[in-house]
Amino acid sequence: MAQKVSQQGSRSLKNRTDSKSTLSSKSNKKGDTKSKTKAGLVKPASSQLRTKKIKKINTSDFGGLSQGLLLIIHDLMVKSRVLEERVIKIYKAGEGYFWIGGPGEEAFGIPLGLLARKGQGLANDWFHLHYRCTPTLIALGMPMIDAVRLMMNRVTDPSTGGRNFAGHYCFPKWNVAPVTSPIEVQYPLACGTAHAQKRAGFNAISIVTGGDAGTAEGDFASSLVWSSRKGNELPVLITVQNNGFGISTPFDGQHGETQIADRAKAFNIRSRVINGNDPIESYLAIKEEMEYIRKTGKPSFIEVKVTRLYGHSSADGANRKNELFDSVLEFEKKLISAGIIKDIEAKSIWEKYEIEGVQAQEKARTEPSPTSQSVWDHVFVDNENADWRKF
Ligand SMILES: Cc1ncc(C[n+]2csc(CCOP(=O)(O)OP(=O)(O)O)c2C)c(N)n1
Repeated sequence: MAQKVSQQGSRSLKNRTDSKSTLSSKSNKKGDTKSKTKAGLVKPASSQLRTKKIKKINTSDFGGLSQGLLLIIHDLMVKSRVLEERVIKIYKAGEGYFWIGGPGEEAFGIPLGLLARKGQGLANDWFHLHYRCTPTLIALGMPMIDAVRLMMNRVTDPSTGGRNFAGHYCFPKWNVAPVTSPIEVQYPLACGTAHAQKRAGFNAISIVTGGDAGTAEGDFASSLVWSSRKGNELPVLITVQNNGFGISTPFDGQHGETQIADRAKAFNIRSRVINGNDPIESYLAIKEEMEYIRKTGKPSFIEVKVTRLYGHSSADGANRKNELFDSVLEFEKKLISAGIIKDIEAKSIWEKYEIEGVQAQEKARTEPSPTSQSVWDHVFVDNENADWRKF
């Protein structure tokens, strides 16, 4: 069994090695100046070792973000990618039934999770996410094994008790509403929690994510209406991750509007388009829009250009598209060239998470699947448990 897992465990490191040949000679610069930069955010234990030996850089090249923060973002992007590649391997090894997820969306999802006000209740931000949100959950602090348990349908999966697809998270302790398989229903739901947050008066916001094709659904249009009524505007950050496809249907030919963000303008919603493959641009834009929403109580819209690096889902093979831009590897190259991280240090981060992913898979294998007796748990009609056998 252990041998089977280690054979599967080489892909993310291989991708990284393949891209290494394109690194510039600057990559070998020594980063030997001590730095005590603090990001003011919770540091993953893994990043502490690396922040000791970082070189002084011109932070304006990195949007003014501190070196400590850049290293945290890189660490979490790698963690999320290794995890996604682990769950794809689990699917391909026949240990899971269906994969869908967010490799290619790390440069947006990680900053989103880092910038939100995390916690339970109306004083904190609410998340209404879609099935490509693993990076955001990783940034919030989800352990890798909880994504693996969901993928392997284990009863220990904290999101669904092993009853839903990969990527369909639910974490009440962080106001993460259940991810739904029907696309787009999360958009009007976000207006609901934003309405409650506005009444409670803590300047908390509701955040919603979804895909470009889903914007054809009426639920998307409803969220533009409900969030922007004059005098009743809602504190909601509406985002659309535009990867250019809805399963196999290309964006071109399906949209009369030039940018999806233009639709928000018709409702007087402040809106912008960003490059979601750049974690610095994403971080700065999300920060600015969150500050605007907290200050004004009004909605803001971000269309985020991202990459669908492994296709739509296991339904179309879940194979890596090597011709596409890889935000994790490109960001890593940039940090190495600037001397913020050494190549060997970056490699050890990939290895550390590879080991964590393999161990998570081995542990989840020992855990039980849900039983038929529990199928009606947490299923309700009106306020009653929906087990028809008890009526
Ligand atoms: C209401 C509804 N209609 C259709 C589907 C089938 N479906 C699942 S994913 C998907 C494509 C969504 O594309 P997009 O919104 O661009 O998001 P992406 O998957 O590309 O991130 C469709 C049509 C669904 N899940 N729910």
